Amino acid sequence: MYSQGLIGAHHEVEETPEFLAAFQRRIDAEEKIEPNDPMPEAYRKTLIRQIGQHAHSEIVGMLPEGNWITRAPSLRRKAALLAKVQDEGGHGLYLYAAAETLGVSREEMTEQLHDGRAKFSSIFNYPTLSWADIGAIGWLVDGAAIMNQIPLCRCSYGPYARAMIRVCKEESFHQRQGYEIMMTLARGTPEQKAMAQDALDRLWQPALMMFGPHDSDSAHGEQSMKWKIKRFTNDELRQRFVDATVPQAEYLGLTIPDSDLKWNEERGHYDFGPIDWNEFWRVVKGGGPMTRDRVRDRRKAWEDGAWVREAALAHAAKRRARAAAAAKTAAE
Ligand code: FAQ
Repeated sequence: MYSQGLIGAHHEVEETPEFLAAFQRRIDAEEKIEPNDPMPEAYRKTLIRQIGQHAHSEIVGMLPEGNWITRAPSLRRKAALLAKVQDEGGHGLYLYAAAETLGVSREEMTEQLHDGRAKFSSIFNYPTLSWADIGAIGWLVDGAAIMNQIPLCRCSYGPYARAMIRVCKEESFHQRQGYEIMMTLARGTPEQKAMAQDALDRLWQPALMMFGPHDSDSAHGEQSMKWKIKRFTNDELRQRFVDATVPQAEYLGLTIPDSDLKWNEERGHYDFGPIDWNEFWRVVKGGGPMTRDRVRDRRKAWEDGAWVREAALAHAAKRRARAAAAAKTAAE
C-alpha cells in the first residue's frame, strides 16, 4: 500500500540553520510537504502525534455512538447512524494511512493508544446516556470537528490535508443528521424536549473543550501555526464554534447552559463563561468518566480482529505467490 511502503522511509537530515530556514520558506510559500521530502524531526513528530491522536479519536469515537445502533428509534435512524459510525471508521483508516507516510506503523500507534501513551479526544471520554446524546454528538461534536478540520484541509502536510477534504464532506452530513435528531426531539413531546436539553446541558462544555486548552496553555500551538499545520489557534476556533452554534440552539428553542453567554456588539462575537480546565486536564490525563471502558473496548476489538488481519495477510501472500508463479510460467 502507498502509505505502508513509506514506513521507515524518512531520511535523517542535518538540521542546519540553512536547512531549517529553507524548510520554513517552503511553508511560507504555501508549498505542500510530501512524505519523502526532507523535514525537521520535530515537524514529523508533531504530525505523528496530532494525526495519531486524530485517528484514535475517530476510531474510539465509534464506541459511544455504536452503543446506540441497536436502540435507534426507527429503521431510518438506525440506517443513518450505522452509516455515520462506518464513516468514522473510514476516517480513522485514512488518518492512520496519512500518519504511516511519516514512518510510523499502525501497530505502533495502536499499541500507544492501548497503553495510554497516545491520547484520544477528551469528548469521547463521556458516556452517551440517552438517544438525545446521539443528536447532540452529531450537532455539537461533529460541528466542533468540522470547525477544527476545515482549516486542516489547508495543512502544510499533503497527505493529512488531502485526507481532511473527504473527512470534512462526511462530517458535514453527520452534523446535519445530529441537528435533525435534535430538531425532532425539540419539537416533540415535553419529555423529548427535556431529553434534548439534558444532552445539551451535559455535552456543551465537553464540546468546547475539544478545541484544546487556552492558547496560553497550548504547548504545541505556536509552533504548529508557524509550520501551518494549524491555521487558527484553539481559542479562535472555539470562538467561531460558539458564534455559529448559539443561533442554532435558539432555532431549536434550547438553552445553552451558560449564564455568561451574551452577544458582544463591540467584539462582534459571543462572550461565554469560563471552562472547567481542571476537568479538561483530568480527562486528558486519562481520568475521564469512560476512559477505562473506552480503552478496554478498543483493545478487545483489536484483539478480536487479529484473525481478520492474519487472514488478509495470508490471502495477500497467496495472491503474490500465485502471481509470481504465473509470471515465471509466462517467462518460460
Ligand atoms: N482531547 O498544545 P495543544 C471527531 C492535548 S475527531 C485530548 O493545544 P495541539 C470526529 C494535546 O494532545 C476529534 N487531548 O495541542 C468524530 C497536547 O498533549 P500532548 C479529534 C487534547 O495538538 C465525531 C496537550 O493537550 N480531532 O470528533 C485535547 O496543538 C463524532 C496540549 O494541547 C482532532 O484530533 C483534547 N480535546 O492542539 C468522531 C483534530 N486538546 O500530545 C466520532 C486534529 C488538546 O502534548 C464521532 N487535532 N489535547 O501530550 C487538532 O487540531 C489538535 O491536535 C488539537 C490540540 C486542537 C486537538
